[in-house]
Amino acid sequence: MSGNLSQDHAARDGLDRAWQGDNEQWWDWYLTLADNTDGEPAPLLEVSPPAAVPAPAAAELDALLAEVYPVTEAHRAAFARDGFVKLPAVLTPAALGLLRQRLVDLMAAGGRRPEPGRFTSRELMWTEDAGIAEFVLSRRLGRIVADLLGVDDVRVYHDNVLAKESGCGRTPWHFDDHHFPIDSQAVATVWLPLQATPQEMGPLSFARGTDLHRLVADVPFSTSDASYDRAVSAAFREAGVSVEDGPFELGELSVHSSLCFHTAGANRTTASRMVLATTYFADGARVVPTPTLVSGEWQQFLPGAAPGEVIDTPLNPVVSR
Ligand SMILES: O=C(O)CCC(=O)C(=O)O
Repeated sequence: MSGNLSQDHAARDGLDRAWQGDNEQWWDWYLTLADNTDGEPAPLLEVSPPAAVPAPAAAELDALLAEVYPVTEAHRAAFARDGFVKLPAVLTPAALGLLRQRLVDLMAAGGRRPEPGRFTSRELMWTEDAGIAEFVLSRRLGRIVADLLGVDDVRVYHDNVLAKESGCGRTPWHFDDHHFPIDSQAVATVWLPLQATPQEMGPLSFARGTDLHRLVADVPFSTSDASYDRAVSAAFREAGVSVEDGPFELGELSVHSSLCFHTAGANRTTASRMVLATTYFADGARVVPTPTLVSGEWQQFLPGAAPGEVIDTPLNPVVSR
């Protein structure tokens, strides 16, 4: 399958215009589209932030990030069937501790302080911090995605720190094909939690299947309320769609295709849910003819790439070799 499905939806649903704000404002807006009316919120579970661990030696980290993770036939089959897969023990606690600290420092340097109830994010951190670039551009992560997509090579679209602070509500149901201005369905996101993530903290949850967008194709997308999220939830419940919403162990990550419907619960713990989410796409893909409102500040991620062109900018290097 090739192409990007968002174009028809965009014209129909009024998304056919550029996003005017920055990406932080984009997330603030986007989370207002989630339904949080399902009963009284649970009391916050006391969770301590992860304990500091000694940083790995540079040579040890280099070796880990260069080493190919053993993606198996079963992983590939699950990804093709379900649209996502969860992989255990991809990174060590020491490597994750170092990455988390670098992200916290970079966010603080950029003036972003954790505020209870908010969703704090920042992109393109790899361009500012060589230590973060080591992870985002690593063969370990890039090769996992290339092997799951069944392509020779992938390029990076962007990194994203997603800090769902204590008390922040749900992330609405969506699939990313709507979001990325990339004219290909060989696109996937690595969602890498930077702490063990129990269910109460809002781990990413996935609906099994890659064609569920057909089931909800007629649900109108609302840019101003939670009606889309509610209707998708109801449609999945009615159709008996199977949902994976389990916790993540430390070191575990998920990879989801741009066709996979996903959501995340509220963070009902006292700790921040920090994640590095990085999107990769098959080498050779083009920019869609007309990027939309849900693509956010896409020109920042594909600088100088015009609609219809093959993507090959300095911010989109091949990372899988
Ligand atoms: O972390 C979240 O709550 C949402 C992340 C997401 O939708 C994604 O990485 O595609």
